[in-house]
Amino acid sequence: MKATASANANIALIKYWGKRNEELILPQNSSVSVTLEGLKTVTTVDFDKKYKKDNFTLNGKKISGEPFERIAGFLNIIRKMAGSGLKAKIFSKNFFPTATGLASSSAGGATLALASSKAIGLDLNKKGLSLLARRNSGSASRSIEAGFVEWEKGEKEDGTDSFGKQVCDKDYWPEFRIIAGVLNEEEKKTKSRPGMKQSVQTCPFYKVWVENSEKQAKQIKKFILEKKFTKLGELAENNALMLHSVMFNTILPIVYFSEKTVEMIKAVRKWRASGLECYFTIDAGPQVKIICLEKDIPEIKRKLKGIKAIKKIYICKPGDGARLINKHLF
Ligand code: 2P0
Repeated sequence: MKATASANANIALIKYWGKRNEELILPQNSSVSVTLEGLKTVTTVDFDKKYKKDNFTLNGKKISGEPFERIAGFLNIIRKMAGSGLKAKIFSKNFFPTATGLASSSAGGATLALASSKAIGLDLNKKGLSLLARRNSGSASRSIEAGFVEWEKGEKEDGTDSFGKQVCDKDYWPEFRIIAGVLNEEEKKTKSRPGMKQSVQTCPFYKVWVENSEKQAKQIKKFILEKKFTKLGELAENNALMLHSVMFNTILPIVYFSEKTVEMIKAVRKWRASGLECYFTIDAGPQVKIICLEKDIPEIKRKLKGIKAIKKIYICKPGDGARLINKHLF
């Protein structure tokens, strides 16, 4: 049977970086994100006996090697859950740049969990979908839900308490915005998965990162629910800088920053000092995302126009979670 799902990428305010269980994808610390309208992936999955083997096409390109093995491993989990031996054909399309630190794995993993579970005949609730999406990519567990989401690290060995829970829906804070500015559309060099593994193993203050982030995840949920924008922005910025300190202090160092990243950080701080309230966050790529409120968008847009390094911007408000759609990709 064929099913198609749409989901939005999420950007973490408190980041996930490091696993305590590689196979089950269980994180070292909880993370908190916003699912963003407009950073969309659509995936169609068809399980049928006419397919002799699994195949996966992303943005019109047939995928092989390690990325394909990851998908095939995920399909094996689904097949085991459903007691099925059917092979699958998958088409996936990102409506924003892939693997540039704009969190494409989060949207992709969420669509894959929803479309493939539906196509194989499983009917999972949000918790079940998030648990499943997590097995594809940790951050995908947060894209099942709309709005602001916490991926609780959980305590259980089997991971059944480690999934994305909604903090509040997308309409709770409709003025909230994240502007993703694309600085460089080249694919990043160090992938998150091996990178975070290296950090867990070699960063001398990795434990501090975990303890601090766990505390910050609790704090930021409160700031979201109370709509305390200044506190939220300061905390998110601090967490992002600490993440990159961990990356810099990994052996070998992981440096996602480019010169343009630093230029953007300085610009945001300067704007803020002049009274324009905005904050930055940075993931596993050179892009700088600006956290702001709707009222300041025109002024920030004007200022961004003066930065030549920015090729393109996406202005995103809190968006929908994963959902099934009728328009198949094949
Ligand atoms: C995050 N990142 O919380 C952090 C911030 C990157 C920096 O989640 O190995 O692609 O598939 O679980 O989810 C990127 O990691 O890694 C990520 P896997 P994933 O958004």
